[in-house]
Amino acid sequence: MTRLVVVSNRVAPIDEGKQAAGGLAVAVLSALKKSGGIWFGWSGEVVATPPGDPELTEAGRLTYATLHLTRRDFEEYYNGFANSTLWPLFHYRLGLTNFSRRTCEGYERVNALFARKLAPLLHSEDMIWVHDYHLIPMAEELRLMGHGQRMGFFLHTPFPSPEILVALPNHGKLMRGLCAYDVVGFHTEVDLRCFANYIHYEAGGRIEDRGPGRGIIVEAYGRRLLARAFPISIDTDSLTALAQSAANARQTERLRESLVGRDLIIGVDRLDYSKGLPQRFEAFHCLLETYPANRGHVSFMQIAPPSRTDVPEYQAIRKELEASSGHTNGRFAEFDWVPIRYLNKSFTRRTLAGFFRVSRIGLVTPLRDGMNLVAKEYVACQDPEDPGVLVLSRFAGAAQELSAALIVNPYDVEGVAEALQRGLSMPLEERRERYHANMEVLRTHDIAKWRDDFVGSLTAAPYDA
Ligand code: GDG
Repeated sequence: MTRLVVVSNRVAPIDEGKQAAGGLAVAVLSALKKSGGIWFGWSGEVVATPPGDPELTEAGRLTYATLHLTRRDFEEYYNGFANSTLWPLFHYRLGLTNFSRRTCEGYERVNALFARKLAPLLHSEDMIWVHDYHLIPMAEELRLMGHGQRMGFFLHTPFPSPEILVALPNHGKLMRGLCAYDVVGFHTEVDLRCFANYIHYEAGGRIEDRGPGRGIIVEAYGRRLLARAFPISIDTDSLTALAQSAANARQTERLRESLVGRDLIIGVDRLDYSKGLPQRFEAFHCLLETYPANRGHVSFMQIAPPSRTDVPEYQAIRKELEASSGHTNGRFAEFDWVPIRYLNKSFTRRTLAGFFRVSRIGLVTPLRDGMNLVAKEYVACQDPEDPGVLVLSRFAGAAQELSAALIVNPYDVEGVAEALQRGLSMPLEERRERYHANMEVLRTHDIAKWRDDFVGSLTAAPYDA
């Protein structure tokens, strides 16, 4: 049977009981379990000397292969080109995009290193599935070494419009690398269109449309490949069951008691400038300012575990949010009510599921997001009898599927405040209708479908004429 080899910057915790694993980890694990295979990536450790062979850990039919990074590789590849160049650029934040030849070379060096270390583990019949912006050049590196296996790539971030992408000095080389795969997957049709535009207008390639939802065949840089939207999702049924079982868990009860009957608005995001947190805090401030009846009656809880803490832009946003929440709490707090509960830490999935269920509004307002799984998770965790309302940014990939949410423009702070007010006063009947419409999408488009669609498309490769 064909083995699946998954490559991602980080591998998920080997101990499956560790609940921090998000949607990607769940999906990849279930795909790997189905076919058996290898999960290859960075161990998360930074070491002084260049790494030797990958460390192998067997877990049933699955092998984890992990590699340490040197301090220099970590700085140039991870903090540098991946997180200070590609991440902001792919999220349309040219002002935050730093480019240097040094980090770019570091990125290429680590991709070549990953390919060299992975190569001895590969069999000729394997299918290789590479994830995310950190590792775009992997396939090209492997092909240069003579590997002819089927290779697929999935991008977890948005794919920017060509006008943004061409600001990257090495955009041509990067896109040539992307076309070394047999299948390239994006979250949405919008991302796919941006990619197609790049191929057509910048690369001078050819595009063949396969019809609605079936992707396009791309001919560029001397290669032929399938590019398609595969909207990632969640394990809907198991999350719904988890939320049900967490409904009366101790932490959920404690949260409910602390609210003493008040409504809760919840946000859960990695602390990242793409998530629109300053504008979100402002929108909540605006809600209290514009609709004073909410004062003393509604709280906003933002859970934001720190992320990429070595990158200066992430340190800056943390400071900004501390000041902003302090400002709102200083302005409105009463001795028995604090408007914003701002938590810079993470919780278990089960605790989060219980918190989502208790919250009247799920506030998900990224300025750009590939998909945004939190939006889907919030819906799946609701009580069908008394569901909350999802307020969702139009710039999250999820907005293309969850159209029964209250869709907002996060830059329009007053508009978001208005949507919050509408959500808080929405009649039960309407809340149920919207919930059922969104749940229908999540039941038919869950994580298993994402995995099967992608692996199925890769199995059908190559896409020769
Ligand atoms: C990237 C793309 C795309 C968050 N806080 C805690 C916690 N989480 C979990 C959430 C969710 C996951 O982390 C975050 O996923 P998102 O999709 O919301 O956002 P990114 O991390 O930016 O993910 C994104 C995704 O990749 C998948 O392709 O959707 O667009 O940016 O599952 O619940 N989990 C736990 N504790 C926390 O405190 N356990």
